[in-house]
Amino acid sequence: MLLLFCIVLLTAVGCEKEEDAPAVVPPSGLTVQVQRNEQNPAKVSLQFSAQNANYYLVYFGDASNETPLNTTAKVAEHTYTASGTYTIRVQAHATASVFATETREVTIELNSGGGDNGIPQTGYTTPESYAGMSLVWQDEFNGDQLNTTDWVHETGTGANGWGNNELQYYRPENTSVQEGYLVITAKKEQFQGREYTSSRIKTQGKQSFQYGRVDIRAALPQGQGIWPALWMLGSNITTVGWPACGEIDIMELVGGTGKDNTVHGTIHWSNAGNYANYGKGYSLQSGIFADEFHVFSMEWTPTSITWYVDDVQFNVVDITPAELSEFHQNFFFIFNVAVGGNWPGSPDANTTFPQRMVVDYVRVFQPE
Ligand SMILES: [Ca+2]
Repeated sequence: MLLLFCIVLLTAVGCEKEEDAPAVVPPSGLTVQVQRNEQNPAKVSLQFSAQNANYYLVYFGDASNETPLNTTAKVAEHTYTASGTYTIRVQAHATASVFATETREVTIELNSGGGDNGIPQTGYTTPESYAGMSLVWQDEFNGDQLNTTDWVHETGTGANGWGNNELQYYRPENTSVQEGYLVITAKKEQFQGREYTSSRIKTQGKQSFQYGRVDIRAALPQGQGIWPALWMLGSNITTVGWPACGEIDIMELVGGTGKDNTVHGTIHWSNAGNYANYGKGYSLQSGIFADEFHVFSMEWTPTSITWYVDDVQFNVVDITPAELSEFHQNFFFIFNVAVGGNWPGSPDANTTFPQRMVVDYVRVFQPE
């Protein structure tokens, strides 16, 4: 009997306490905005707000045992280290147990092996000097914009899609220079009647060279319909046209499953008035060219042009025949990422955007 009395008393006291406590008002109207960073695909910024919230917990969804960010600031930033689709969860808390929740999905696309800017941290590299050679021009892509002393943008759609029925509209907006890298980004976006935008830059009228060794360190984009190129045209194109000006493709990649691991080195010229080309491909033994940096090199002498990937020779052509006179004059550089066109064909449902070509440096060496 005494025991029963105690239980009744405790219950009554408990009820009284409940009634005395101020009611907790649950947070309401939680809004969450996710902003992507144009220059850094690894980074997301959040803004969130709710009524009656005393603090917020933010889960970014990239670790199973994640410790949430505990904040009162209503903003948060996070940098992902791997590609994937992540569920971001924001909880607006009145108390530890009274809260409102919102989730947002984000899909992160990084070059694999990417650092906190989505740019690969690994890959082959070449020296800044060679015995018997002078470094006559280089762009290390330092600073925060394209050096217009050396480079000019080519914009628009070109005649017949730059002669190849390419699908993109070239804009300066798709080029950035950041943290020591040139980044050309191909995007799926409507612009001027086109479905894609990208950039094409050249040194025409600014920097041109005859003979020498060229080293270009780059990480390449990937996917069906994606066509990055590091190449050169003869400076006399304005008077003799193409292909009589000659074209040297130091690196071209035609993306897609089973092709993202292969680059091509090619020359194009006019052979007694007929268009001619000569090229060969080089395939990685494992992985693809988007995984990390590689160095695409050309050794161009009065007698030959030799192509290398990471100092491994894969193509050579004798340029002493009179019909290859194109290759004994000044050439300028062109870097671009085309989308679609005769060679690659169009992007398909498996092609992801944006796609980026990241160039660490271009260096030209000539014999002393
Ligand atoms: Ca650099």
